Amino acid sequence: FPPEQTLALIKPDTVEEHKDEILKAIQDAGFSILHMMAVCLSQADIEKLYRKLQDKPFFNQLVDFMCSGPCMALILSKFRAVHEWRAMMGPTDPCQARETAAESLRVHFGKDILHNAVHGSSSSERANEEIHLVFGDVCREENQASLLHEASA
Ligand code: YYY
Ligand code: MG
Repeated sequence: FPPEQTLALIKPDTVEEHKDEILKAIQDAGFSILHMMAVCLSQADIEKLYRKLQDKPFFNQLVDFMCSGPCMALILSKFRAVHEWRAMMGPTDPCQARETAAESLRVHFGKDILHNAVHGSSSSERANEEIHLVFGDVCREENQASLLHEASA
């Protein structure tokens, strides 16, 4: 089965306290972490990440929150990674989700619908776009480094 990639973000208010627990859960669930970095996303990047929501009343709050400090960004790889990571995150609203029995990262670590601990891409196409948005420069630098390495070998 070919692995798929998805973008995961641990949101700014959750990184400091719960990063290690969430990373352990990701590894225990059988994801490979291809890349991981702490990153302060720019307002422009956040607006692109959530461009479909730009007309929503909570959009400005969402952008401010996501820019309020560094996120931990990860490229996860697994068979059906997009679906598997969304299943692990749980529903968007942790408060509503707490009324059902299902355990999830958002139920466990989320505070409310805005401060819901983690992000995951919604489709494989979006995953590729979001990975490029967040890791584009890093991956370009890596490709350059490997080209330089090949050239000098
Ligand atoms: O993909 P997911 O994060 O589960 O939900 P989206 O509908 O894409 O919304 C993105 C983001 O926006 C959500 O994680 C929190 C915030 N949000 C909000 O603050 N209030 C809402 N009613 C809906 C979403
Ligand atoms: Mg979404």
